[in-house]
Amino acid sequence: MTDDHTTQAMSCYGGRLIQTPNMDRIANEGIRMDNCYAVNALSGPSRACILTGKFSHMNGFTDNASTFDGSQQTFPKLLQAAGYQTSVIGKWHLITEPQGFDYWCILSGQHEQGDYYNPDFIENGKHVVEQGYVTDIVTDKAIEYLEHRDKSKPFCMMYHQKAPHRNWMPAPRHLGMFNNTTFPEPGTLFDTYEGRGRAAKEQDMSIEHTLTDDWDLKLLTREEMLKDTTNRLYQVYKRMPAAVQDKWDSVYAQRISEYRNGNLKGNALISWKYQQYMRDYLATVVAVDENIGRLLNYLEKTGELDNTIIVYTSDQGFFLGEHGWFDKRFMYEECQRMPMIVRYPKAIKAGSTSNAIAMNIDFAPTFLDFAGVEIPDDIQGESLKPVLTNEGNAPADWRKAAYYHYYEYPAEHSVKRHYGIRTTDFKLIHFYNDVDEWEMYDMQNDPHELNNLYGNPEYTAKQAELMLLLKEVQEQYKDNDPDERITELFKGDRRFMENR
Ligand SMILES: [Ca+2]
Repeated sequence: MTDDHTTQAMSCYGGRLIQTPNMDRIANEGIRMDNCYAVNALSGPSRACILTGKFSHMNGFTDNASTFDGSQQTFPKLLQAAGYQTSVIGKWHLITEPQGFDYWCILSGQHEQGDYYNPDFIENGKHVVEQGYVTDIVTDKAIEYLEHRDKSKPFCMMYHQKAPHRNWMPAPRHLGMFNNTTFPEPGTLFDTYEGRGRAAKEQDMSIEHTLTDDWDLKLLTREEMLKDTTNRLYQVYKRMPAAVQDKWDSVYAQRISEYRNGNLKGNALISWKYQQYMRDYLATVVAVDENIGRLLNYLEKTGELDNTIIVYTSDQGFFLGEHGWFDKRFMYEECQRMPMIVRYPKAIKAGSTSNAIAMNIDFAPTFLDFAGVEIPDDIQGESLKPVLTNEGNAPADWRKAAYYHYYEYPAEHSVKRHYGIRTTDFKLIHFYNDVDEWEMYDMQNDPHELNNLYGNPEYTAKQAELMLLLKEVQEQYKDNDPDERITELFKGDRRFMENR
């Protein structure tokens, strides 16, 4: 799993931005799920949903100011009890110590975001600092653990990269690799949010206004950083070895000079910022893909490749300039959709794809099902095994909608609280708390979600059908009184909370 890697940046999902050959290998030799959705598109909450197989309102981790109740049931605990060797390596992000793992080594620092260069880890409770680039180190640790594990037992490893999370710092070998590349712009880069409500208009996650010159765009020279060493960019820059700093300086000098001499304004400035954002974000994805290749090669060399169920996903999707945005949180397609590709040639036909509606709460029961472990009744997700092993075809009585509920507001990025459903053809969203606004989209004819059909007389019957389905789904998943669920977890003003 990665953090904030979206399907638009995967060539196996048809993304036009970069090639991801090792991810594509998993998809081509396995199955690609095209309608897999986060139920709360934010790092910590999504991770808690994956571990427990339950929605945020049931597992208690509703927003990133939550702490995970590690005493609750999780799939690694259930696998461990069934004789699996369990481990988690890399990004954890749930604040409390991991439970249910024979080995854990998680990133610490920056509120568990971890650092791209010379990162700090907590390894089975002990603080360690490693030299190098985080994506490579997490893979080194994964391979080393696999090498020394008890080979008489089956294993479950959660291999969790930090990349491509903000602030998108590439590996030393990839610095500047896209300096002369111009990436295609999304058609909605200059979206004006016409016909949509206040949530889209009042967010604070735009490339134009929210991307910072220093932390995000890296428009500071070494000399400028040294003048104010409290600068946030300097805190991560200073972790690099001198030779890497030198390379960094020469690579970003071109950008800084373009910015200062370019006299860019309006849409030209948005376009320019978008290019810099893509250059950094995508370079961090290149290192992820290379390291997935290393891990696949290791499994192949040791004869375990075809004997291992390999799942690649990210905790949610991400906006790569669509609607003029970066970040996630919204129940709009680019970030609600998660990558999910699975390779297991013993049961999954190579080259399968599926449009069955899947959610991240399905991961836990799916893993338990494949492992032959009984799925507890209180898990809210469904095993995807019948879909994965039947060339992507869902059983006749498969669910009709993915449910979504986002809570973190007021908070950084100012995305209003909302919930809704996503069917194969439509999406219905209710924004609440300081607004009461509905949006409805025809996903087949309006895949970029620009034409809000809520209240449109031509869609009265469809709207009524979706409203009823939403109510049924909320009852099924026990999300009672969703508009009022402002619990003690939501005390205080979080607008100034760290980006976590
Ligand atoms: Ca994330």
